[in-house]
Amino acid sequence: MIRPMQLVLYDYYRSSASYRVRIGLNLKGAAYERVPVNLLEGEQRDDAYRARNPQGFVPMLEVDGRRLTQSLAILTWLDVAMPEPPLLPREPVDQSYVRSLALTIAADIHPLNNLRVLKRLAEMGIDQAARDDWYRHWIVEGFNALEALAAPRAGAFLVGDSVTLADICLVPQMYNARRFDVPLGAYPTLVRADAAAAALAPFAAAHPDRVAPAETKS
Ligand SMILES: N[C@@H](CCC(=O)N[C@@H](CS)C(=O)NCC(=O)O)C(=O)O
Repeated sequence: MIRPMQLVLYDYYRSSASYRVRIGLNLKGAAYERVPVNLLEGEQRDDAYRARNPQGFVPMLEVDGRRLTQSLAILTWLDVAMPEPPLLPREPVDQSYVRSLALTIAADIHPLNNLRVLKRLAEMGIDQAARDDWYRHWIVEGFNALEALAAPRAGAFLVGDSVTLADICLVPQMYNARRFDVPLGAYPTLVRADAAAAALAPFAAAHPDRVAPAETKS
């Protein structure tokens, strides 16, 4: 008999990189324990956490005690370790396309709006209104490109009619966009794919509102 892996996810409920990994684990039907790391209280910078993850980021996934970091690297491991349902299409060019959509979000939008970047802007004297403008700006730039890239090949989801890594990155980024009141009218493909994916149980169960610590729920 194959021994089940012990999976421990260090995450924060509103972290969109963590949200991606929760979705992936849920899609695979993997059982995992969560260890919340409170980013607003700076727990990611504590010595104890940095000893585990020197980068001071969530998510981090422990797999039988071995530590994996970087959400897309974790999801890549997951897709190899638990191949069903696949997060990528079979055909290599299609795989590259899905990854390109995922990276448009994970590499080109999300890092510019990370907590440490917003904190640095505040340290440089940039006020809240300008920081919010910064946040929206990078989402709008990224979504303009993503809508144009995705529209020709979208189906029920961002790429065709199967959920892929691109949807796993899209749904958390749409959550961020709504939190910051980014107008979404120019992104019909993204809105449609987000609605279809978010309605699926593995996505819904990963939503920040579903995993938020009790004290943050009203
Ligand atoms: N490239 C990393 C980014 C991880 C990341 O940015 N995590 C954020 C939360 S979404 C974080 O831990 N931020 C802590 C900070 O900025 O201090 C990944 O995809 O896992």
